[in-house]
Amino acid sequence: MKRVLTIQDISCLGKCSITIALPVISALGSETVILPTAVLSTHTMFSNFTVKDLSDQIGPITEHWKSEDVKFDAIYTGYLGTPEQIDQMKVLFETFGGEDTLIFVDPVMADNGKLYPAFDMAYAKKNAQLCAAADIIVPNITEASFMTDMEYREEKDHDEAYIKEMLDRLAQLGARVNVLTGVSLEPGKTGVMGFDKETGDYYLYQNEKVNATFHGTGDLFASTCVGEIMRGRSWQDAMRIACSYTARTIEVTMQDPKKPWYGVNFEETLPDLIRMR
Ligand code: PXL
Repeated sequence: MKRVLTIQDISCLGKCSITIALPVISALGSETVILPTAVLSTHTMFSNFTVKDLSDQIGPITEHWKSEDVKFDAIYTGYLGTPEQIDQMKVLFETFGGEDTLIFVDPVMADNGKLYPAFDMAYAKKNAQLCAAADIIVPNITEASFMTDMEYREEKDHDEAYIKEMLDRLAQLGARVNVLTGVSLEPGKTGVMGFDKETGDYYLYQNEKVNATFHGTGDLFASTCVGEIMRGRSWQDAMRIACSYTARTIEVTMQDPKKPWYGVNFEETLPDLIRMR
């Protein structure tokens, strides 16, 4: 069985980060090891959330793993709290990375043209350094615009030249496979475009746009990609499945009159994911 380490916060209530990664990657058949970077009462879209930073636990936890000679098939980072934690991740990649370990970075920090409340431009630049140490990165257009110094454009203003230039600049950061999420190259459609800088291949996948946005969908997409790659799929197939699974989950969530405002009903669609081809 593959073993995946995921490093992100625990938002106790909110359906994001670890509370999505753990069930999704486990359901896709990999052992999922967690390293929580902080504990929050909720995600940061709620008011008055509490936060306990866990940076001081990263050293002792990883030291213990080293002494147990633990190896990972993939290391997947999501929402991290501080620039110092990004430095800690770079060390962790050196310690546990290697030929047989996929480093998958989702540089979670922004959406819809804006940084999340906890972050600033210095953090964005640090995230660009983390992306440099990865094999695969999956920023959204907002995150990529901050890391590449390109203007942010809304979906209606995307065109192929804009997306390809952004992918090219991301590739210059250093990762082999660069995937942009929230790409719209046709009206009424949304999806992803990826670029493998070793082969020079681009991959575009678009599905019908569901007119709603929910928190946690980026984490659902990224966790699905990691789980699918661990199941032996190519990065292109993993992106396609993750995109259509995320869209399907948004659709199902919209049909629930009692849906929570803060996240999607991925629990309802997990059985479908396991069977997706
Ligand atoms: O879904 C990304 C995410 C993860 N963790 C925390 C967040 C967010 C997005 O807002 O606030 C704490």
